[in-house]
Amino acid sequence: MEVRRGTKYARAPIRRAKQRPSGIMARRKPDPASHLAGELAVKLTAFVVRAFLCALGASPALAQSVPLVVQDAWIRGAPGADVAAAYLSVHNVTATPVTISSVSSPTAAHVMIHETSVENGQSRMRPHERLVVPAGQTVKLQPGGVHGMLQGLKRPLTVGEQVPLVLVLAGGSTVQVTATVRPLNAE
Ligand SMILES: [Cu+2]
Repeated sequence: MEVRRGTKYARAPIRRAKQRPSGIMARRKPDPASHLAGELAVKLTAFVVRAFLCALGASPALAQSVPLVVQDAWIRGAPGADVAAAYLSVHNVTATPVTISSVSSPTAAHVMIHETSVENGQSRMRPHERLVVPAGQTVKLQPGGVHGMLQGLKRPLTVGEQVPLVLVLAGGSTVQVTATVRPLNAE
């Protein structure tokens, strides 16, 4: 379908007169018009494929294959700091445990999974290797407990903005999350 459209475009009379005077050599030269049309066809094809994939993404069949449902994702904005804690509630909708092996964000150099604990009256944070969400259960990352630690923020965060987070699952699949930045004193 696209190829035919491209051919029509290439046959535009003025272009053809300019680019193809006569003779075999002239014909062998790449015709800029048909090259453009070819590019257009490729772009159109890519667009159609993307539109098709989007339609698939909206279908319930594919939605079911996402094992985790994330809610209440937010980040505590700390003005002037290049780190920020991220909290969220993650529900495993499947019948098998799901492991979150790492977290990333385009807004931070890296994101660590941390756990806050109180030792001798002092609050400490330590790395928490991976996070297992048991089958059918909800795990909450919340202040005072497990959280995602954005480190090396690439720009200051403003209250109310949406920050993308990516949960990387054991096995390599990912879950996209959008976290809202809340003020320093949010709970
Ligand atoms: Cu932390």
